[in-house]
Amino acid sequence: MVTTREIATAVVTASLIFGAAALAQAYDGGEVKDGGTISGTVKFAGAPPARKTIEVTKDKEVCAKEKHLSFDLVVGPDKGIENAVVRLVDVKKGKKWASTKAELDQKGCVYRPHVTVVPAGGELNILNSDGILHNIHTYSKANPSINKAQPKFKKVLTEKFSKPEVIKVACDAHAWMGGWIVASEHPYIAVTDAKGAFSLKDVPAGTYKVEIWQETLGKSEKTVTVKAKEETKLNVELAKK
Ligand SMILES: [Cu+2]
Repeated sequence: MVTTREIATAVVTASLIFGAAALAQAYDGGEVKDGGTISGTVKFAGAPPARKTIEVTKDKEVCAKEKHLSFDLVVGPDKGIENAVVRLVDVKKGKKWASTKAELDQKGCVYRPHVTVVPAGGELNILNSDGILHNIHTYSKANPSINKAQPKFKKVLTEKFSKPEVIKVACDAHAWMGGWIVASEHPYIAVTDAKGAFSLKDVPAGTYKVEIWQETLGKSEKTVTVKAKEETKLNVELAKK
């Protein structure tokens, strides 16, 4: 027979173990003095494919004002890849988030930006600038999936993603709409610009694993050593697998 006392001991032991695990995982954000910078570019190796033209089949008066091109792989003139995510892996201590809020707009029936970074547990304000019905549908595992209509009168939907995760977002009303929400526990994460450039600032001196991810090219990992007040260059090439 299991006594009440044994159950109580088991509960206390379990909570100590899980409590310790939770503490070990939590990111400690504060002030960073004498941090360094990791900056560089993510480029496409080889002949970049042309973006496909997307046919707008619905709500053309709003959605077809601009020509739609595919966003799954956007390569600039100098082979810079736009919308790749560069982030530190396993960083436990560093700077605070500049803001606990992020914004994602649905404009011209396109997600802007295509890849939205949000602090894990922070607020994501999802705007509907189009004044037509959109539907926010997220495909996630660590966080609960969202499947909510956003009618034209609903200008803002506010959502939270408590667990770090890369989440696909789509609209069931407009099949071509697709984007990504990246919930991160720490602020050492950047989305590359139209030239494929990125910068991670105020990184405490040390050696880090850096993960580079692009939705069609997958993940790759590099090791970078950051020195106080210095800039470390990281130039990455990604190729089709
Ligand atoms: Cu839509």
